Amino acid sequence: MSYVDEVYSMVVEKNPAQPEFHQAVKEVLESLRVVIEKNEEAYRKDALLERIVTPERQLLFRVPWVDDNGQVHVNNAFRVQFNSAIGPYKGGLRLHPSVNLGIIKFLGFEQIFKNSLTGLPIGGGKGGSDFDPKGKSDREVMAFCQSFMTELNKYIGADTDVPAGDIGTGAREIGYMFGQYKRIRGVYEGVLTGKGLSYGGSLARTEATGYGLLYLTEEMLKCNGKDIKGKTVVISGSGNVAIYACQKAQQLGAKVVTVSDSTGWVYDPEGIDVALLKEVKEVKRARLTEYAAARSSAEYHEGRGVWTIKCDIALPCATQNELLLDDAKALVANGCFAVAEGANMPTTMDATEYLQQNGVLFCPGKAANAGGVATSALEMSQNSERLSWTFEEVDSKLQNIMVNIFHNLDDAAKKYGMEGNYVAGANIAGFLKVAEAMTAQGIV
Ligand code: NDP
Ligand code: 2IT
Repeated sequence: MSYVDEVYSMVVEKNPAQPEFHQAVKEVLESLRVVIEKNEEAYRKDALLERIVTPERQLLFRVPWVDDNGQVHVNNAFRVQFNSAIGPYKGGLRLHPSVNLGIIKFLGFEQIFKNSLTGLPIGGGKGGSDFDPKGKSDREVMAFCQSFMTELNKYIGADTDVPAGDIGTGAREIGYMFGQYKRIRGVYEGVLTGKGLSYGGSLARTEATGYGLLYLTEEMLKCNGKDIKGKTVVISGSGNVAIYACQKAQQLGAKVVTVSDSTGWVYDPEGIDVALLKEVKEVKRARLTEYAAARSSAEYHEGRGVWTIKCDIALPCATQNELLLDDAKALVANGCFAVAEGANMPTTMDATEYLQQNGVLFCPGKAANAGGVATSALEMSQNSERLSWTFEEVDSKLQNIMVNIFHNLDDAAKKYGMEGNYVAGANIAGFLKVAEAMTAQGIV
């Protein structure tokens, strides 16, 4: 059996009931086959792949908290410190009822390669809890966040592990967590990113993932003789990534006609009204039914369906495995020519292959959504030098980073004989830097 196949079998055997983790590992290892096979004995002797698929440390803990009626609840919480070869562990905290160890491991594994692609000194990690902030009062969310940080603070720090936001974790949650960290540890440091602007946050971090997605998409189109201006875009999700992807797409002259949430979706042929979307989702924390109710051009549909709408470009920005084979078929049949992932692993492997085989330009999340974590790293730099940069400075660095990421993965794909396969390019380019650092640092 080849080394790649051996390691994949070992991952499945040693990590039962973690299908998302298996999926993420399979996608990366398949891309790396060509690299590993060139140097198989050396990699095997160093157990390089076994080490890269095994987290350096996994923390599992309970989070007890009291609701507004005095009832005690207990949630499961996780922090997976996956790989610190190129920098302190860095990655978000997901708060969603679906969270389990396998999901956090898939996200942490992806983060290793994503963070490497940014070109910045950050290792890979991820965390979260099955706590659901939806429908909770601010006090309940604070009670959870304080209890969560009371345990997590022991394992993180500005030079060791720097968490941030993800699904369900936004500015409010980061604020409560930062306050509790400072209170317990007595240290004012950049231990979290995505902070508010009044206490060490970076301008443009809120916008960064969505904006970065569009900067990369624009470059990918440009390098393939296409232009984003005047194109029709479908977006899934209506959270942090989706909102700012929508805003930047419109600024670049495209028309965004859909958004979705966990219960339904909106088709707005006149183009999504971003100010209204922000009001509904960021201020009221309400459902998309409220968007549709306030806008006569919008249709609301229950369930899922954004991929059935005719478009040129599709940007999945909600969650993992939300774009399936049938969705890919519908997109191709309707003439879609580019897909870039704002979410982490939103496209299943068979859907990805179908899109690639049908000539759709496909950029994977670990490259396309890297603008968020890259700007988090810029926030860490600003915290270290105790200065803050202007919006324009951060935004322009973000643009450069996204353009560089695209060329890095495009070059890697060409070098290994897979021109246009941006999945392979991203995995290979991300891996090579981490592998070199791990090899240089010996068997640790
Ligand atoms: P938010 O919590 O702000 O928004 C998530 C959106 O996706 C919401 O519209 C939510 O619906 C929808 N959603 C979540 N879970 C599901 C589900 N199981 N089924 C259907 N819809 C769902 O999160 P973000 O925008 O921050 O994150 C979106 C994606 O982007 C995630 O994959 C995340 O890992 C990834 N990402 C985020 C980055 C960041 O900086 N925030 C950086 C890089 C990647 P509802 O409103 O009903 O909850
Ligand atoms: O998936 C991701 O890259 C994030 N949720 C952002 C992580 C970060 O540290 O900013």
